[in-house]
Formats: sequence, structure tokens, C-alpha cells
Amino acid sequence: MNFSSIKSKIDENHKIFITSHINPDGDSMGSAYAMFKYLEFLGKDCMIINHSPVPETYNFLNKENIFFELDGESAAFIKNADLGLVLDIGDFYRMGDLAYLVEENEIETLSIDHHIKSSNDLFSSEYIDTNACSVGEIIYSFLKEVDKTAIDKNIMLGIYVAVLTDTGSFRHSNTTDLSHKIAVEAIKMGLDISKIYQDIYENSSRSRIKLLGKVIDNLNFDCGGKLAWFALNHDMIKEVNGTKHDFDGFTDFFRGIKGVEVSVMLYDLQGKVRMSFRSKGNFKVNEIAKKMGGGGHPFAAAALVEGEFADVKTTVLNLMSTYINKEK
Ligand SMILES: [Mn+2]
Repeated sequence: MNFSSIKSKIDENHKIFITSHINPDGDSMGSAYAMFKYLEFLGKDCMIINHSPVPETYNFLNKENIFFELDGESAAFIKNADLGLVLDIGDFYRMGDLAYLVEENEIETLSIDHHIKSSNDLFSSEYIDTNACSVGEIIYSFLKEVDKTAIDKNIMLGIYVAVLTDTGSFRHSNTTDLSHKIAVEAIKMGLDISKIYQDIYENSSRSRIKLLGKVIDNLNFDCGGKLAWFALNHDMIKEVNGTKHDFDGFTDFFRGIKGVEVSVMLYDLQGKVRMSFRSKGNFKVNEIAKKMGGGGHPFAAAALVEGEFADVKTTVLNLMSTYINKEK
């Protein structure tokens, strides 16, 4: 697919749903918001439907209640849809329960993404740009090419939120000159970027900070300080009255320690272990994530592994240490 074939696909269809991955992040939320506003501008019958609810942080994008979870009404919409636009998803089943509904009813899907393709490549068609910092950036380039004048303040808000969050506030190595051009245009259009930042990043719950304290108390270092890792479990979250979103960003945070090249989170899900990896840029952590059955970007990757926590922990930390010690 190229931008003009995406445009034709949208023009040819009327009833369109937009979705993104389980536990949506800023790119999922922002790019879905921008795409919804564009489809609305085109006069399409459209709905954003996600497996997961809107994270509290992103409620400011849902003032008009345009984000829906899967229920009777939204499921009926999907069953009758002409097309589904699937954003920020490298693996078909990351749509969660929507995946089965789409599969069963053979709904046409178009994936727009910046992840490296997984083996579950079940989308009808796709546009993938792994050089884009975010799907929001792809949507920006798409609109600039096919429908420049449609970009209004709302669409720009969605795009800016996607770019801001997926680049870690323009800090990560995926930040491009285009990411900054988008920021320039957002400011020129009059978006209150300081307010957007506060909404997203200066709204930490107390439980999150308490949990961070616990994790800091139990932070581990290996490989001469190059590897920082921490373990989390349900009890720790319960003790601070927190939610599973309270530790979003912790792995990024610990990568910021002097001397640390790679940070790893291991979350004990009783029989499964969720892990996330962050690298400063000298180690490709997606190599290790792949070995654990996951994937991601070279410097930001994740995996979900079945097994007892102690065993999985030993395996992944050994793999990571061997990799780090071998490279340097
Ligand atoms: Mn993304």
C-alpha cells in the first residue's frame, strides 16, 4: 500500500471502525483520535473501538466520548463494517477480543503501523514504515500528501500526542526531523503543548510514586552496572492500592541511570512473566525479546513468557548478561 491507495481504500468504504492494541498508549490513542477526526471530516460513519478502556491519562482525548470498548453495540458495528483501520499493531491478535470478531466475520482490515511485522500477519492490507517514530507521524505524512487542507487543530492534537509519547518527549533515537516539524506545526496551530504535557506526564497518581519507591528499594544491577533490572508482582501493586498502569514508564526511567545500558522489568503474572526491555542504543534488546518469544524495536522491546517466575527470570537475565558481556 502507498498513501494514495490508502486514500482510495478510505474513499471506497463508508462504515469504518478504528482500533488499536490492548492497553493503548499515547500513539494508539492519539493516532486513533486523529484518524477519527479525519474520517468524521470526510463524512464517514466511523467508530473507535478498542479492547481496553481509555487509560485515565488520555481522558482528555475522550471529552466527546468517541472511544468505545467492545460491547453489543460496538460489536454490531464491527460486524457490519466495510473496513477496519488497525493502528500501531504489529501482531493481529494484539487487537484483543476484536481480533476474533474480525476473523470470524471476515472483515477487511488495513494495518497502519511502524512496528516490525510479526508472523501473525493476518491483515487484508498494510502500510508499514518502521522508520516513522509513531503511527501519528505516518498519519501526518499521509494527510500532507493526500488531503493537506483537512489537517485542523483536532487532527493535529492527535498527531502531536502520538509523536510526543512515542518519542519519549522527543528524546528517543526514533525522533526524526519530521517529529520536530510536527511539533512546530502544532505550536503554530495554537495547541497548548504545555497543557498537553501536563495532562500526560504531570498527573502521576500517589500509588505510582509509592510503587516506584518500592521498586527503587529493590533495584538490581548486573554486568558491572550496565544492566539494571527489577521485579514486580500483583501484591506490590495491591499494597500501594495501585493499578497495572502505575508502572508504565518505569523501565525507561531506570535506563536513565548513569552507566546503565539496558533496563529490564520482570512482572510476575503467576505462571506467566511479562517483561519489557529498554536500551540506551548500544545493545539491541529486541534480539533478546525475540529469543523469549516477543519482539519490538531495537531499543524498546517486550515479551510475555509462560513459566514459573524464578525460572523465566534466570533464563532471561542469563541471556541478557551473556549478550552484554559478549558485546563489550
Ligand atoms: Mn507506536
